[in-house]
Amino acid sequence: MTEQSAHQLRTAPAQRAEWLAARQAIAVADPSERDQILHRWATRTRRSVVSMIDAARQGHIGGDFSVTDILTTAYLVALDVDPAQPRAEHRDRFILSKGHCAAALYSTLAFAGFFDPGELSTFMKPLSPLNGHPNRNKVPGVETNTGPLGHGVPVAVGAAIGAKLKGESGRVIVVTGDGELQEGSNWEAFMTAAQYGLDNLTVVVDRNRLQQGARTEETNHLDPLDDKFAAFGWNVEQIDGHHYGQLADALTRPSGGGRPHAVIANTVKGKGVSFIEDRVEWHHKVPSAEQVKQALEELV
Ligand SMILES: Cc1ncc(C[n+]2csc(CCOP(=O)(O)OP(=O)(O)O)c2C)c(N)n1
Ligand SMILES: [Mg+2]
Repeated sequence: MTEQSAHQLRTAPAQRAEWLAARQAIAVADPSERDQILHRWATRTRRSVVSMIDAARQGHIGGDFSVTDILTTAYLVALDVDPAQPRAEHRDRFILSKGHCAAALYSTLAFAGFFDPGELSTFMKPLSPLNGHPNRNKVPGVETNTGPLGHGVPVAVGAAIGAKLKGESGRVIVVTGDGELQEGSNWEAFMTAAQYGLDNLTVVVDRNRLQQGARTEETNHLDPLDDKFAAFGWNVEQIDGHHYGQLADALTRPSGGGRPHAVIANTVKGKGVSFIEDRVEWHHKVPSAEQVKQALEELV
């Protein structure tokens, strides 16, 4: 390490304890109590994203908000991971292929105790490990570097094949954007996953129907997306990507019949803040001071 290098992020034990307690509470909660806990954690993540992007004056707020409920449910309900041992054997693996939404991922990881949430204020600052896109060598809990779209699913397919070859029980969950599916590498990976019978793999499509500068369907038709996955040999379901019950069910249920599992999560880009929801310009627009205030008032 030189003076100039980024510092190491380490497990935050108190934060991890809070996360473990929330997981245990959810495990015995009825659906309405579970939803309240998940809403509280998701709201904290969305508020954190606002503050991070406000401080950095850059980021991708719309996609951060559409994926927040997916991330929250994955880490509080579905994934078998331990923030104290981010590289443990037999762990489940989570990949955020839409790496431009790093702020939501970092907040989720920090609130689970993978590192100190105090670090979040350094997002995108010089020498911070919390770069604009996630780096597995800098951030505990990040399984692979993402940012260039179209790479997360192929890497997840490799991880799922690797787990099978080693006889590991761990599952692989990967979240891709919907605009991202225009990258051909995804479709090669979908074919390969079916060929190898990867029933340990779940692909979640964050189906917010917007990409960087336009609606997906105005750019390159994806519908009927469920038929496409089915034709590629996948089990496929459509859910409401902001409904915690549907997310919990889809992310925990094993995929049957020796097939990989596709979850098309219908979401709203910018979910949670009225003036950001479903607006193309909020892909990477940065809120003014007044807009930050209004966003935080709405995120309760
Ligand atoms: C290969 C590649 N091309 C272009 C970009 C620039 N880019 C970043 S995000 C984005 C739009 C992604 O849209 P989508 O996958 O729908 O993400 P979301 O709506 O969830 O933000 C683009 C084009 C990139 N990161 N990688
Ligand atoms: Mg999109």
